[in-house]
Amino acid sequence: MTDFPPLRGESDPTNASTTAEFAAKMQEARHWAGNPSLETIARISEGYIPKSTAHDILKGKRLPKLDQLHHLLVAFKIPRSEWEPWQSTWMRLSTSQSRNEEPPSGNLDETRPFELPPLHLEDAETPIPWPTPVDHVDIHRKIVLWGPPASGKTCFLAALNAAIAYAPRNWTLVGGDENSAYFLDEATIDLVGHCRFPPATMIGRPIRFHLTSPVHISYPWHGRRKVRKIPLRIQLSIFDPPGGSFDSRHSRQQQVIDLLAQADGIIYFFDAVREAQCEDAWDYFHSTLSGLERKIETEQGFMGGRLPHRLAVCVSKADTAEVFDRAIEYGLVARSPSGSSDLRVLNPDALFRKIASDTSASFVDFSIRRFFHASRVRYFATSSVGFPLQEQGSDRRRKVIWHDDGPEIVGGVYPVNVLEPILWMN
Ligand SMILES: Nc1nc2c(ncn2[C@@H]2O[C@H](COP(=O)(O)OP(=O)(O)O)[C@@H](O)[C@H]2O)c(=O)[nH]1
Ligand SMILES: [Mg+2]
Repeated sequence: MTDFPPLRGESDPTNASTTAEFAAKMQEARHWAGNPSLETIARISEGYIPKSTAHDILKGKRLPKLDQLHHLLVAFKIPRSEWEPWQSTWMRLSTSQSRNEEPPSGNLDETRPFELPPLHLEDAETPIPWPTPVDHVDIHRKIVLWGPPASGKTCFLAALNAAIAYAPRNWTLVGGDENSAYFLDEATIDLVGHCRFPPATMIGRPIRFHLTSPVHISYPWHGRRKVRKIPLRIQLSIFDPPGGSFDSRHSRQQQVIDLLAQADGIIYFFDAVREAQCEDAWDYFHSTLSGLERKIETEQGFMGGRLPHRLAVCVSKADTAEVFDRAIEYGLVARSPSGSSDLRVLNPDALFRKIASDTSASFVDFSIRRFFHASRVRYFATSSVGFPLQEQGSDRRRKVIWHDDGPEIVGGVYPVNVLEPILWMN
């Protein structure tokens, strides 16, 4: 005899307008799940919700964090298909709460040292406003690549040299130390020379690059602004940890969290191909994000209620059917204004949201909006190899074709949105 599913009552949280009302809805859900004790909740959540925290949350003294809410929903036997109203209500409550926490001035940049505006590639000639006259600029940036295994992180780095070659601004890229120069040379030979993806390598150390270009700056001078051409050098340390280390079961997760805490910028890789098969983007995101939040909160303090990092969200492998065809389907692909065959994705944040919407990455989307400043997050549709040419016959409309002996990159390597996220970090 099969059991009837438990009655769940009317525990719809949608109308909750305070933390206490939300807690009351959770209590109802708990009731319909057979009233699991605080010990049981702590055990099911694998320590994410200690007894005292569960007590405070269910009494309405505090709002759970997003991952704690998920553990509670599991403890209360609410199927994942019914999580949406809980998450959107949580989102609404937590956003209004953090808004109330923000300092009244609210102006991010006033509280920070002077920052370079993003170095847009397309307006290479526009002078960069600078507070004082200088004869050169040296910037140091630490960037961490974050994404599940095989989401395209290392290929992204391998494509940097090719991306530089097609950039309108005259950049040069050199390795900052012997290992990094070797990586750059080998990866470029593989990708551009042989049209093949570099082998999956474990790179324990950061890759150091120097990106250099002449730029125009404009600075105040006796009541006017003066323009001067100077060399700009961006010294990058880029950490490319193995994807597995973003998972809570990995012994090196704490090291990765420490790296993220020290970073100026994060490039997050959303791999729609993997997500369609494994649905695990959230697994490689949430516990690392919780660890990062804890560390920043206790050691540096949040900035206006959120993390201080710049976050570039790259929808990676944008040339694949899983991304490219969906972008076409949503009307988000256009030719460049020059009328050339160059294609671009018009609205990468909409593309990310649409592809993520019915997968575990929808939680990633929620968390990004909740924990990072909107003005510090930007979305990119990225391909390390470039978009396929639409004119090609249907069987050739793929940029990468898989054979028994591995993938073949068709028609040369023209990376899309590889340099852009890095420059936007500055
Ligand atoms: N079609 C396509 N495949 C890619 C791209 N980047 C990576 N891949 C594939 O994904 C595999 C794993 O990429 P890799 O960069 O090593 O992933 P990582 O583990 O995140 O560093 C590669 O061997 C390629 O087969 C891309 O831009 N387009
Ligand atoms: Mg890798």
